[in-house]
Amino acid sequence: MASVFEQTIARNERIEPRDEMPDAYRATLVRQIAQHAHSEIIGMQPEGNWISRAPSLRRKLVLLAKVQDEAGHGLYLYSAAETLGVSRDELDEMLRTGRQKYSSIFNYPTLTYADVGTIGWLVDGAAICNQVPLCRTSYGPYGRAMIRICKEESFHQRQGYELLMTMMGGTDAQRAMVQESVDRFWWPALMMFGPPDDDSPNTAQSMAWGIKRNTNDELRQKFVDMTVPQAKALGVTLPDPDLVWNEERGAHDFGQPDWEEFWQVVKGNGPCNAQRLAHRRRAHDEGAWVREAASAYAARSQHD
Ligand code: FAQ
Repeated sequence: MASVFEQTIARNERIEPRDEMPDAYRATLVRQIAQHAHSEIIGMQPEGNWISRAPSLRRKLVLLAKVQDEAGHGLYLYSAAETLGVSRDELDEMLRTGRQKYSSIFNYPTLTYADVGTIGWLVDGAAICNQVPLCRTSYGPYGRAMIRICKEESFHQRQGYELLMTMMGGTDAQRAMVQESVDRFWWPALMMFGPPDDDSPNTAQSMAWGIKRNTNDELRQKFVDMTVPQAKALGVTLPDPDLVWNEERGAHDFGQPDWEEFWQVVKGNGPCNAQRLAHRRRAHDEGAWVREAASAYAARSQHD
């Protein structure tokens, strides 16, 4: 007879923290939610690089608000993971020691200010594509966290697009800066969806459990189809000679990212992996006094 867990999944209902669940379901969720949370935390670094150099007060305020949202997303996600029985300290340590991953995309540098716009447009665009279906994931706390995160991500995507639109209406040098940035970020953005389905060890089981609602390739396709008309409206070229509308499929055909590069970045050998982790560890060490003060305050408040 099917277990209560299996029946709940079959009815497409939610699993909640106190429900019985297979160990492997719990472990998969901890892995995915933690990786997602770490991505938000490390994801603050590439854009944070431009806060002090934003070209106007308005751009600085918008960028500050976006980066703060990312910290908030990390915290909602750590809270969702904690409902599965891991502590925030354990998760944070796994990030700092490299035992848990974060998204490959944040291991690429932000070389020009246009990268702030491109990250909003392409990276947040890819994040939305991947995360909207996760609002319907089978684990309750994760799905509920995703609803708020997706709302904020859509603001992030629009601020990036608006920034690029403004630059495209500027000088030739600004337009060239946007194109160069899109050329660098296009393929890494496609890699965010994970390896092709045939090389994705987790997809089949995660789909069967309703953790993932679409495969990596399905979402990558959706992202390409969504982005092509936006690129046209913006006036930039996507750097893929194989990108063409396929009438029969009702979708775009497109080239493959360099999957060897993807695995190298995932293994820790990308352009900025060492720098990102070193920065995170330094921030952790320098924040020790804040954690100590907060703990001392909490302990004292309990006695009062
Ligand atoms: N980077 O079997 P699959 C954001 C790993 S948030 C690094 O296909 P799965 C917001 C994977 O973990 C971006 N590693 O795995 C923002 C697995 O590792 P294992 C983060 C990757 O889990 C915007 C192995 O490869 N979003 O951007 C990547 O079924 C702007 C095999 O892969 C999420 O985390 C990768 N790209 O599918 C912030 C969304 N892809 O088993 C700041 C939630 C795969 O060795 C600025 N996560 N791997 O431990 C997911 O939807 C899934 O976990 C996937 C991967 C689709 C990422």
